[in-house]
Amino acid sequence: MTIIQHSRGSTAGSDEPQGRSTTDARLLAWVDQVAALTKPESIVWCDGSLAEFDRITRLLVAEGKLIRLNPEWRPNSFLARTDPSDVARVEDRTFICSAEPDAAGPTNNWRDPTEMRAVLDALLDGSMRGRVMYVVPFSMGPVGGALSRLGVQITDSAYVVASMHAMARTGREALELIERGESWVPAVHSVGMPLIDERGRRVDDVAWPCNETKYIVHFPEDREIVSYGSGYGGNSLLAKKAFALRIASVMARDEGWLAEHMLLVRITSPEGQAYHVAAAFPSACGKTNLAMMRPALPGWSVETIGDDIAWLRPGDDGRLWAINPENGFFGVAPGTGMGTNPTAVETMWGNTIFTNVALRDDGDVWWEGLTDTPPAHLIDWRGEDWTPESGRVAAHPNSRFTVAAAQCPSIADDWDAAEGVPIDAIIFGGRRATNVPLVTEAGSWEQGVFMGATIASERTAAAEGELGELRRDPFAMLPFCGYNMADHWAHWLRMGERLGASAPAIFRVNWFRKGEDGRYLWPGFGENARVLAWIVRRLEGEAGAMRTPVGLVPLERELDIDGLDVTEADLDELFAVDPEQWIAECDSTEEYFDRFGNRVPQALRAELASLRYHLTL
Ligand code: OXD
Ligand code: MN
Repeated sequence: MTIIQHSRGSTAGSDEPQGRSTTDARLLAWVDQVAALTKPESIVWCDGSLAEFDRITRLLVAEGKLIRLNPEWRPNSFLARTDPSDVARVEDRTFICSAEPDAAGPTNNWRDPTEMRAVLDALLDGSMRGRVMYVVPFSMGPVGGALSRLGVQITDSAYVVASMHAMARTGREALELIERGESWVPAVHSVGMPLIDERGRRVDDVAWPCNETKYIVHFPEDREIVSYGSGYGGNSLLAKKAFALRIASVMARDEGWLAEHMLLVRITSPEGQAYHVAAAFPSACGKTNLAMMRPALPGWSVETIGDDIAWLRPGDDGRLWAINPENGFFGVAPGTGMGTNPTAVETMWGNTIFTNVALRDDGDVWWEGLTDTPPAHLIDWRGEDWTPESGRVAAHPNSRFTVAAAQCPSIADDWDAAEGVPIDAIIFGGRRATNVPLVTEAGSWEQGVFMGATIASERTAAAEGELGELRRDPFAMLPFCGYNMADHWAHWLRMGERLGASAPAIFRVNWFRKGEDGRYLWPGFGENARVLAWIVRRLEGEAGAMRTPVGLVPLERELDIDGLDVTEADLDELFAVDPEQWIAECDSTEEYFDRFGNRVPQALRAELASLRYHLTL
């Protein structure tokens, strides 16, 4: 029989300091219950200290699960290579187990919670045999902040513990709040590869333990998360998508706030006026690039507050305030280079965990897009020799860097202010080769919610599926909304009523429109500042706009294109609204809305009808 002991130390290894478990009876009972089911060899309570990070990473290096990069180039940094089958979020294995299927809605995979618990209990039974079970208390948002929330993740992956050091505020301070009686979200994670088999024999570990069977499960009513079978970030760092979006979106609906898949930035005009913008883009649409943008327009600056998730809540002044609940970035590496996102490159100078990028002969890392010319030889993400002639990518398209936000050169000084920042504008974006203009302003909150509800994007590597296929991704929340998406739209409409005249303005952008010849019409990256500048000037009442059926677009010459190599013809194409194509788009939106039946708010049906009407005028 396995003997479970609450280690008095705070991490694995024999040289650990004397630590403690917890005085909180509910937490202790839950940890004991999970341990009784999963049967780990020992339990370790994580304290979030640098010493703990050091011990964990040394252990992972010793076990061959992390490669320490050459400290001369990349101090205190590591490379992990996943199993080739465990490289992305698994949306078809992600479940929302609300009591009623309608509460999850047609865009989520629903399972009966009781049946799902039975399935998970069977899988978790003995799943941590021979492994260390780590208990990681964490806070999303600054510890103790009014908008912050607590959680505890149990995991049998030391890689997850090390990554959580960057991604969330882990350890003692969060635990102390739990011990003072604050509520918290329990999250259980197991890679599903015990080190002792059914006959009690020890089996060898592998560099990336995982299981072919995967379940990423959310119990929204109980505010609980269970993840089995995958070690990959989106599936295993449960504080992020699982908690801060899927479970938090349900909390937010019930408590009158918003948990959104949005970056947060502060834009400062040449006159020194600061504005805060929250922007939702589907996965891998250049969100990190926008969050860390270096404006090409002189005099303008962009500071980073968050790159992926925002929690927004009406403040005492009636405005919408937002925090970035995360502590770090889990960014896509390929395509991140000195030309495209120098700030991100500088952020990962050290203290970074890379996953599935390529290893250089000098012990540093490389990925497609980091430099124009690839090194002559690399070890690719699968651990195989690679040369530019190999005919395959060196880094996995969804390879990642995990690094603390505080390391980002463009991070705002007050990025982690407990009260957050007041939001002036909300932007919805997608990757659309056709139809959607470079920038459109919503004429009303309802039209803005309609824009959010109708975001669509070409498929990317962050989730499985056919690349290039158009997928609807309302509010960029398709894989992240813990409840019925149509109810999410209704929640946004209610929020607009509550905010009234203090509501932020809403805009839609599309950096990815292509000409008939297949060429991108807009240069993107730092030049997107020109669009942000127009948005700011609109907020200030300084820029003109022209009504089109799909929203307000810049009046001719109001978008600053000075010095930009974009022809008049390209500009016309960037803003073209072709009624015929838009009517086809309306038909497809109607079909999409119909999937949600009568849960679609009347105001959105009215927006669709009004769009059709204006297209036929
Ligand atoms: C992410 C995603 O990893 O959205 O941020 O997929
Ligand atoms: Mn994301």
